[in-house]
Parts: sequence; C-alpha cells; structure tokens
Amino acid sequence: MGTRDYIRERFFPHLWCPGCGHGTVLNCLLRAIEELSLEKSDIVVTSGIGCSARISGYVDFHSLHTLHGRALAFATGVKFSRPELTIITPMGDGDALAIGGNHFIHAARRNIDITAIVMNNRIYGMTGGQYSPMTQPGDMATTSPYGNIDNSFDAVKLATAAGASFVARTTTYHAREGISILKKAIQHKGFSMVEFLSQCPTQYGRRNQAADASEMLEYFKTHTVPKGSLTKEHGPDVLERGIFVQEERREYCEAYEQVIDAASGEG
Ligand SMILES: Cc1ncc(C[n+]2csc(CCOP(=O)(O)OP(=O)(O)O)c2C)c(N)n1
Ligand code: SF4
Repeated sequence: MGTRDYIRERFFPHLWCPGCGHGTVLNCLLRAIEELSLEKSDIVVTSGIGCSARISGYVDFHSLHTLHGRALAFATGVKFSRPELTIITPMGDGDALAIGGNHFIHAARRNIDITAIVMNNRIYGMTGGQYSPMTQPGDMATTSPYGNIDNSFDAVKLATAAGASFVARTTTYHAREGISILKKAIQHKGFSMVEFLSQCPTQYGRRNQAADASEMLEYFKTHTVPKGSLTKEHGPDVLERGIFVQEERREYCEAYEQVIDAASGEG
C-alpha cells in the first residue's frame, strides 16, 4: 500500500497556501505510517480547528475533526474506549498550546498512548495571523502590530516538564528526520509529543520579513542544530532538534485496566 492510498482524494485540492509547511508534515506522517506498515483501519486521527487541523480530513483513516483546542480530549476518549488503536493528533501551536494548553499538559501528565504532533508556525494561520503562545517576542502579528511582548513557550520543555515520555522536535526542512522521529513516536507506548517547526508564509512570513517559503525553510536549516551540538556561539535564536525524551513509563490505559481487574477481583 502506498501513501496515495492513505489520502482522501475527494477532498483535494487542499486548502493550504502555496509553500505552507503543513503539507510537508502530512507527507512525513503518511510516509511514517507506510514504513510502519500500519493497517488503515487501526489508525484514528483526531484534530481540532486550524489550517493544521485540516489534516484529519485529508487522511483516509478513521478521523475526527473536532473543536478548537479539544483534539486531545477526543483522542483521550477514543484511546480509552479502544486502547488497541493507534491515535494520532495533529495540532497547530494555537490549538495545542493556547486554547488546548490544559488538555496538552494533562494528556502528557497521564502518559496516555497518543502521538501529538504540534505543527508550530508561530501564528494563528487560519484566522488571519493573530499571535500564539509560540510567537517570539518582537514578532509581528495582526494582534501585535508594534511587535509581540509576550514570551513564548518551549514546547519541548513544556511537554517534558508535564510528563510526556517521548518528546522530540524537527522541522519541515528536515523531512527525512521528521519521518524517522514520527515512526518512533507512533511506536512509543505512552504520550509522544513531536514538534514540527512549520512555515506559514502567508500570515507569519510576510509580516516578519521572511520573503517566501524557501527563505523560511532556509531559516529552519540555519537556525536549528542536532541535539547535543548547541553552543553559546549559536546565539539565542538557534534551537536543538532530535529526540529529547524516550522513556518507558506506566501508560494510562494499562494502569486503568489494572484498576478494572482489581475492582472485579481479577487483579
Ligand atoms: C472555541 C473557538 N475559539 C476560536 C476559534 C477560532 N479559531 C479557529 S482556528 C484558530 C487558530 C488556529 O491557529 P493554530 O492552531 O496555530 O493553527 P494554524 O491555522 O496556524 O495551523 C482560531 C483562533 C474557534 N474555531 N473556536
Ligand atoms: S495561512 Fe499559513 S498555515 Fe494556513 S494554509 Fe496558509 S500558509 Fe498554511
């Protein structure tokens, strides 16, 4: 089965702007699933609202296109009722870390077996370029026309501190690395968070002197380094990529099964 079999062609052409990074994330996800030889009927993709969240409509798996910020809540419900299924939850940075921030930290804390993909373009793309919790100080957005004064989250540190047992970061420039990381994240038993730096030329790039998508991809190339190779000389804008946490820990559905067994006298 090829990646083409994993898409719903009837929903194409897609809504993404030319040069949008979200298509590359979709491509990486489909290739990861193909290389893992997963059955289509064993995969559930839940998403909220946003350009990123449109992924759930384009993939030919079980899919739930739900409410803004609530993708992980729906994912938790599906996983709890059908723990044998593979649950993948692509979210924008606003979806995951602004309106959905509370669901994000608690899903991580529980270590429930869900693969959360944070498609971080540092802006609210779909609604016209408002700043998000990933917009950097000084960045321009429709809601910060004189430059953003909020500090931003570090998704890797946030997921790690909240208790995620698999935490990684990559970019749409590093697509092969993205496929490899997604394969490991999907195979990991527990809460996996994969942050993809993804370019939004339309709402972020044109307000922030990034002329086009290729320039934004070049930025991901020059402003990220493999984990372990960051030095002071790189400066504050350079981020590490790679896998930061990969640990076996008690998974939530399995722990709940034990409670059921104990309560029914089988434990
Ligand atoms: C409860 C609720 N509040 C606000 C919105 C409007 N809204 C839709 S998408 C979105 C932000 C999307 O940004 P992000 O999640 O970063 O994804 P992107 O579009 O950049 O991929 C907002 C605020 C909504 N649909 N529902
Ligand atoms: S507005 Fe930005 S995030 Fe949305 S499709 Fe266009 S480039 Fe992608």
